[in-house]
Amino acid sequence: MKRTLSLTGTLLALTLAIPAQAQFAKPEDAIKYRKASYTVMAAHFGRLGAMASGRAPYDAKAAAENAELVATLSKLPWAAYGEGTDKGDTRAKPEIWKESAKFKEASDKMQAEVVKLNAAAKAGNLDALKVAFGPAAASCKACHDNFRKD
Ligand code: ASC
Repeated sequence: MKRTLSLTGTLLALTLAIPAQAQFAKPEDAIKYRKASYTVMAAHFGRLGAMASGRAPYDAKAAAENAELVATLSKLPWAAYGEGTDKGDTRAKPEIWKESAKFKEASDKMQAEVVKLNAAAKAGNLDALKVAFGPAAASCKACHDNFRKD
């Protein structure tokens, strides 16, 4: 029993130590994963946008929940841009790999804006949400403009 537990622990430690890229069996799995993460993120970001723009009634609890999800989801896509994921069913531009420092900067910026958006949503007032939503949306758009094919 003890031995089994320690083996499980060792395997878990090994799994966590493997580079994120190696967690995808095939490049197309990574492409699917990152697209799925953007899709789910967009759904929750969109609900915040609806409230920020007045298209949906403001609901502080829903805003906090959606912003928390966006903040968590914003961490996911980046590990899925590994080798071989530049080709296939993707609109990712070659610049992602050719100008990787710039892409990293843009992805860091988006994550930072989303952290601020989450804090604003947790503050529980619509004005704070409105203030933080614009820069967060702009950070999404900046990446689309530079790194995504139309
Ligand atoms: C959204 C969404 C995006 C961003 C972007 C902002 O709601 O799905 O990708 O906002 O369009 O310009």
